[in-house]
Amino acid sequence: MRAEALLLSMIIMSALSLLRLNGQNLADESCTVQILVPGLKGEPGDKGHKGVPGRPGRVGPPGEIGQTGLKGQKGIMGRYGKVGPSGMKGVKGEMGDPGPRGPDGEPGVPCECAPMRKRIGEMDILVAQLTSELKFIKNAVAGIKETDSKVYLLVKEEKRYSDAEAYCQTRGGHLAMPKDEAANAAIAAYITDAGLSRVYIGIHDLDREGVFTYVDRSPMTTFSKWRRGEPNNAYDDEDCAEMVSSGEWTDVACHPTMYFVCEFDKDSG
Ligand SMILES: [Ca+2]
Ligand SMILES: [Ca+2]
Repeated sequence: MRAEALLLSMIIMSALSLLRLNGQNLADESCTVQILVPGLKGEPGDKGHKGVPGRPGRVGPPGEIGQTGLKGQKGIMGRYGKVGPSGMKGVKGEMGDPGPRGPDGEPGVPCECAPMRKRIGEMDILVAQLTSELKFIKNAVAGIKETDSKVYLLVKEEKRYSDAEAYCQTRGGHLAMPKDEAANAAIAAYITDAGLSRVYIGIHDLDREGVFTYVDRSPMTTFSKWRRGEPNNAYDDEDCAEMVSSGEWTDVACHPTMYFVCEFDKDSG
């Protein structure tokens, strides 16, 4: 309070000095001094209006866990799940009983297979012929012997005399019919070169015992090459002839199978 009173007196002193310097405003200056002094305490004012709502308070601490509730009702069925992986194959069951006979079928169309079967049969024959021809050619390329007028072919297939002749005829020839020394030598060389000991040639006495002719029935006239003591018709069963590697002839039975030599005329094509 002393400091305030001192301050207040200093303010008054300053104001008085200002009044002395400016005496013309003396009356107004008196009112100014009165205002600066505190007045009496006034009457209490009227009650104010209700204030605006305050801001929300802070969040409180968590409450305690409540009691367990009652069990709810059963829910509806869920959706189907995904399809699972395939299982392993089971063991094969036993065969069932035969079923009842079915109804008769529609009448079939007339079979046209017969011509086809015939054609297939013909083709089978053709294949057999071609196979035989191929064998013949294989023999031919292995080497043939020839003279001025004949071609000789050694066939390395064991056949009876009659079958051998048929084989040669099928190809346009006969079993070899040596009618001179040159032809006989050519055939003999063939046998030797092949490492064989004997082959059928086209000589026989099938038509008349003891009278040998060539297989084409041509007579044996100026040339023959019988081995000493042959033909002897041994066992009364030797009506055909073979040539041995020396070129000599022997009468032999007709039914044994052996290799043979065919001859073909050069000018026959
Ligand atoms: Ca005989
Ligand atoms: Ca004999």
